[in-house]
Amino acid sequence: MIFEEYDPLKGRRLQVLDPDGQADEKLLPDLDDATLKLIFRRMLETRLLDAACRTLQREGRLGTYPPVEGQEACQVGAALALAQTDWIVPSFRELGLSLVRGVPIKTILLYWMGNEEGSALPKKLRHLPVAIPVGSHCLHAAGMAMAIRYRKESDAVLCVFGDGATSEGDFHEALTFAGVQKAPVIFLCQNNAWAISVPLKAQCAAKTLADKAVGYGMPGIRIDGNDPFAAYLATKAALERAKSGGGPSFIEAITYRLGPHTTSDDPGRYRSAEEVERMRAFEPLIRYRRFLKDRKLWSQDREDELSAEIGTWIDEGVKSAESHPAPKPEDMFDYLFAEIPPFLARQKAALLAALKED
Ligand SMILES: Cc1ncc(C[n+]2csc(CCOP(=O)(O)OP(=O)(O)O)c2C)c(N)n1
Ligand SMILES: [Mg+2]
Repeated sequence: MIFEEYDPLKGRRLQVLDPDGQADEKLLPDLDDATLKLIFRRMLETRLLDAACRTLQREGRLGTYPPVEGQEACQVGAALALAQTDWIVPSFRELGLSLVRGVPIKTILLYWMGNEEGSALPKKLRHLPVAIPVGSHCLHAAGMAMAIRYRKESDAVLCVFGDGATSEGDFHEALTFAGVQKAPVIFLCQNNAWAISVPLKAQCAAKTLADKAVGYGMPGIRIDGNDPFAAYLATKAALERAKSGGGPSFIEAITYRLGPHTTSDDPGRYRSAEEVERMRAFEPLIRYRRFLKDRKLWSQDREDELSAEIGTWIDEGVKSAESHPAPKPEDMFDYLFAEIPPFLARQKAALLAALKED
């Protein structure tokens, strides 16, 4: 229903919560107060852990890290719409999604500390590890959803990626197969305006990214990606479609990356500080605080308490990740293939020999 009403070709965009925190009551999903507060908590956890990761990287305690500031709403909203048995296939900027699913903070930190164990997620979480090659995981998501359909199982797959991924061949192949096979998969594109230094207009001549859905035979929708309710509603609708045999859907969440692409990026070289300041007014926490405050579910004191609690959780997470045994150099050969191919076995042997000599 929502997908028809908000057909991108009609030029509409789904928004429930506007930047002033005013909700469209007709659209507002029926969520209890505990869930409304949980949305805030998860967004704040994401915001604070993200900031901590940036600091840790600066202190030399974490490797290159991709900040998520500004994109919390679509991740938290979409993840909360899923059942715990639905699969999550993320790219690399999905901290909010991972926290909602319950990926341990230690695992998240180990990954960005360069430890292979950060990719060993508890199987029951049904959350794939980080995928750095842009767009590549769209194929895994489509394949997993095809397998679900083939086995007549009832789960669905949420595949999350950025605007830049839509320029990759893998994206095209994944959506082609998913469409033809009616695979139960939701493609959630976080259009954050930039693919490192490349603006959207330099990589897409279509009016919108959601327009692309029609070519793959699936419905598309554009949503305000800084509105958790829009993400929740669109994901729920896509999920119902997927689970009732209707096939895949495409969601374009319009958001904005407030921070640098990664901690090794200098965004000042390709975008103005004015642009970032202008976009900051639309970020999700501001509007969500206003919304909760109007419902008497937020106060500065309560947020301070929550921030302190989250701070302790972060400190403990960092301590447990930093006290974990450091990775061995040869680990890099061990986890890519089930059985190590001969050329890598030779390289591993050479590395071990060189390490012995040192
Ligand atoms: C196949 C591939 N090409 C290039 C890169 C380098 N790279 C990393 S992120 C990125 C841009 C991704 O932009 P987008 O998909 O919009 O996601 P965002 O970073 O904005 O979240 C590029 C080009 C890569 N990781 N993989
Ligand atoms: Mg992007």
